Amino acid sequence: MIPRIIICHLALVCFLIYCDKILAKDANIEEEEYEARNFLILLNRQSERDANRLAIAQWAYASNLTDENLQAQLAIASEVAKNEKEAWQRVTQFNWQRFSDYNLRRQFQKYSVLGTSALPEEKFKQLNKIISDMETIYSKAKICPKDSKDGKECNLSLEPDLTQILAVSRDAEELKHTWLKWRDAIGPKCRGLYKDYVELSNEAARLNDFTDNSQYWLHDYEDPNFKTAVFNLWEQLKPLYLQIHAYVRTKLREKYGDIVSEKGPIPAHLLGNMWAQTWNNVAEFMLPYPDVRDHNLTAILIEKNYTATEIFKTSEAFFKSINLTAMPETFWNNSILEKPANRELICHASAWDFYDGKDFRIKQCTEVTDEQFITAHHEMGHIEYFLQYKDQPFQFREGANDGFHEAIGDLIALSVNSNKHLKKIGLLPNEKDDPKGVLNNLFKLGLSKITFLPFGYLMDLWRWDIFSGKTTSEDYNCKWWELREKYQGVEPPVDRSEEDFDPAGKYHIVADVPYLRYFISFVLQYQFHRSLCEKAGQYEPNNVEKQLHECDIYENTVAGNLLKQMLEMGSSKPWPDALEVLTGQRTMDATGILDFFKPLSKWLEEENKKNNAFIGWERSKKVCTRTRQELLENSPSSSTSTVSEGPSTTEST
Ligand code: X8Z
Ligand code: ZN
Repeated sequence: MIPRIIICHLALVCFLIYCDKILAKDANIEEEEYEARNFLILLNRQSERDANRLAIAQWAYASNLTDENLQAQLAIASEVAKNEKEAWQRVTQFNWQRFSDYNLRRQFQKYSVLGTSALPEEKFKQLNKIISDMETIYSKAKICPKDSKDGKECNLSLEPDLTQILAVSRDAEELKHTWLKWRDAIGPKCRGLYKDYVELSNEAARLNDFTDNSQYWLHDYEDPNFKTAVFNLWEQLKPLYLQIHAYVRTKLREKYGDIVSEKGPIPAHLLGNMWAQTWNNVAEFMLPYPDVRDHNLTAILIEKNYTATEIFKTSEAFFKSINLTAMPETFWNNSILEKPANRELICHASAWDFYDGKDFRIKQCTEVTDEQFITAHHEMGHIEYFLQYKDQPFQFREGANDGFHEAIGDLIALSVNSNKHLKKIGLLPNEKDDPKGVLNNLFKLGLSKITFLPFGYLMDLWRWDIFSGKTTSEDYNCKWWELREKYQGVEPPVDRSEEDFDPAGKYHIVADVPYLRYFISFVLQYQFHRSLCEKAGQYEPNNVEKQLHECDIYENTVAGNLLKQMLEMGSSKPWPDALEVLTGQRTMDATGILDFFKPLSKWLEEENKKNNAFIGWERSKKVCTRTRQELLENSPSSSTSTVSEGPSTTEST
């Protein structure tokens, strides 16, 4: 038998060895953290320099689409990717998961996901080239006007010509022509490229240990249940969408007759926008109170001789009034605020951070319209975010998530759009508000916000299923129309086939830009607005004098400082922390947008009842087939039958 004293002694020795090991380990990890901090200083410096070089090359190409600029951009992108790969290899050698310093751990965590730079060099180049090629096809596409006889006039581009036709023409044939030719000019050229793009993107995602590229796109939300959360938001918002959809269909039928059916999906070319993503341009002939004088912001801006620069100065004045930062001198010198006449460029509006803390730019082919006035605020919201987080370490110079980034300018535009604000800045005459006019205004805003929701959602539903392999390249186009019908309740003006590739007619699809961010933004911006308006003492749910849609936080520095506090955080903390700073809530909440539109929602429900309008939609009679030949063979019966690949979901309540 071993004496008790020896057992005790042994236990003590073991305990001391154990403690020693722990201490040694901690000493090791402390040393490693020290080393990691020094490594990070150098790495952040290199990342900033590379991000700056890359942004300069990308800007040069995006603002002048020459082959020389493309080659230069591709070369720099490859160099940067090589550096990133080397850095990543070193990052993975650290035990960063065990670091006690949260900030340090979070930066390493971000560096530990390499992205497309994980691809072998040749494949990385190939992927970049494919995306640039698709973007260039999109940006250079031109079509002929409806009745053109010779090819001379065939120089209509998306911005401004086609956007303008879709917005103002009420000639259904002209709209159909424009809608179709735009897609003909891009879709077939991009279809093959897109298939290769999907394969290479998935390969990159798998090299980063994701199952496919959809998982890679979702990882930044840092929530394994994010998809479900988004689905639940959509379910909450759907009833409001169905009401506006039913009302608009009734009005379009009055205007265009039988090409709009009583119970079917709405033809997508009649909604005032190339993608039927916002419907505000058709407001004019369907206002709730048509006899109440309605202001036309586009006409007012033109009458007051607003220029592109003045539009941006107006936007800047708002940000400054709430204690946010003025645009630096370089912004005004380097931005492109109007479409240049002498060269091709990517007109789709964008905001750029050059990662040197000084250079921030917008590129926008600004036209003097109400829509572009709002887009200017949207873009400046991005710049304001860049400015507020510019002193964060490199990896935290992002939005709390990409939906936050998209929401800031729109949040400001919610105030700007109120009658109260437009009067303050002299864009509306200083008359007393007519409640009917206020509802007209809310309806117009609903046509650009509520209508966007299903589009904002389905863009990535379509891509997620492609990346995961659930949708194969044989079904790209028909699946697209299935989702367009299911979620938006719209249909193409003519039958479609797999020889078309309609998704490519939308910028973000060809440019590899995820789209869920906009859906999230359209929920968050109202959540932010509600909180800031409460703080500003301008919103009380049961006070008709203090309704959410009439709130304007202009010059309110209490609201502005709170917003600033959130913006300054960048992505240094998970997004629920940032959301909490501004709203006290840690989850996305659809009641913000529902509260905002409550008066409209009530009006729409009553009006639809009065009109006995059908809520929802029956199946489309348009079909989607494998080939165009099949469409011809089946015609004319093709216009009354559906095929299995075609739109298949009935959405009615
Ligand atoms: O792409 C944009 C911005 C640039 S981030 C102009 N937006 C989406 C779109 O145009 O489709 C803003 C709202 C939706
Ligand atoms: Zn944006």
